[in-house]
Amino acid sequence: MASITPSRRVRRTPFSDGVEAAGVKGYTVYNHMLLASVFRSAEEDYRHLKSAVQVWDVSCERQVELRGPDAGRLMQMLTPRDLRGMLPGMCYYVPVVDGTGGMLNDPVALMLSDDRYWVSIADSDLLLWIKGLAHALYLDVIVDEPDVSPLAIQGPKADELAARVFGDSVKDLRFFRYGYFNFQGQMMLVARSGYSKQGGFEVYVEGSQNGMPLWNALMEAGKDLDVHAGCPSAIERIEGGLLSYGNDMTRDNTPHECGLGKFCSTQAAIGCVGRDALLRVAKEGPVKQIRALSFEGDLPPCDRLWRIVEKGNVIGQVTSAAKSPDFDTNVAIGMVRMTHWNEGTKVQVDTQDGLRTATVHEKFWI
Ligand code: THG
Repeated sequence: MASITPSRRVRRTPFSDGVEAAGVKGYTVYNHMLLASVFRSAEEDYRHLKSAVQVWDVSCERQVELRGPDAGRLMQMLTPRDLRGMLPGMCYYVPVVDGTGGMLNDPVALMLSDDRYWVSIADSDLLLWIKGLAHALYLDVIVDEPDVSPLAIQGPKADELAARVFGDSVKDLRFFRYGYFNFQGQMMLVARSGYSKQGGFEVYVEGSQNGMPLWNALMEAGKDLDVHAGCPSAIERIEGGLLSYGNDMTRDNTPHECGLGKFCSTQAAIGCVGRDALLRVAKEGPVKQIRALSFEGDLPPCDRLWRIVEKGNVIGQVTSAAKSPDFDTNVAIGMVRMTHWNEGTKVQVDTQDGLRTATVHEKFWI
């Protein structure tokens, strides 16, 4: 592919200097911001992620801050997930839907205090939706994008590296919880989370000027752990069934179709946008759903939607695929109609290089 032309619209991050110094070889754009996609090679990056520790510039996971007396009300309006048990120190994976139950985003929400939340968004302009809702509902809340940039520490040696920089107590963090940890005299918000199944942390760096000092400290402290700059691995996230908004799901899908029904409360008490539409799909159940699929042989890049076809009918689609070294097959994510979604079903997939046979699975690999 051709290169990306730099401009102000394609935002740099507080860590871009470090990413470049580490020899980034490819970028994508996410929330109008640079996101590295390859450092050494897709396969080398993947093997290293699964055996060592990586530092990821995931600044593109932009924060939308809700602040004010109505912040809690607005947060619950945004998602069908029941937030009544949410407390400061917690992160929740929350589907966000429109009035018809169509997915608008699948962010991680952090409750900072009773009147302050961060919504750590996937790749859609959710700030505009949230601002519109707050305005239309006359809510007493400020909605904006703070100068906060997540830096992820991912891999089997992430605990060791994080402990060296933030102290041993960071190891006591539970999954999807956060705390504040000292770095060079400043308290930083560190959560046990991240877009891989290898485990690790995300540091929500406040203030762009604080980016490179943390990046450099992690690289220095992790030398003997073979730390390297990395980025979300398409191979690893497909093996783990981590969904990618805009790829595996769009506004055309309900959370239930995405396998996110478990994050939707059926309690009619939850007042949120899309509630009635979702209560209906929860009752009926989806007629198509996210599935893992495997392919033998060589595949072209999955840079477009591949239709799953049978006797001239479209019975699903494949939206992400990658060759998996560890599982010795091509791993993929798709949406498959009920008639074909059971384990072991063979389907025909229409790729740009012609028809390929795939097998449907009810579980992902990791
Ligand atoms: N971290 C943060 N912000 C993000 C992402 C992230 N914003 C964009 C994008 N990723 C949002 N999408 C996801 C998708 C999956 C998960 C998190 C964010 C995830 N899922 C776990 C799983 O499926 O195993 C657990 C979910 C749960 O059980 O609550 O972590 O990565 N800050």
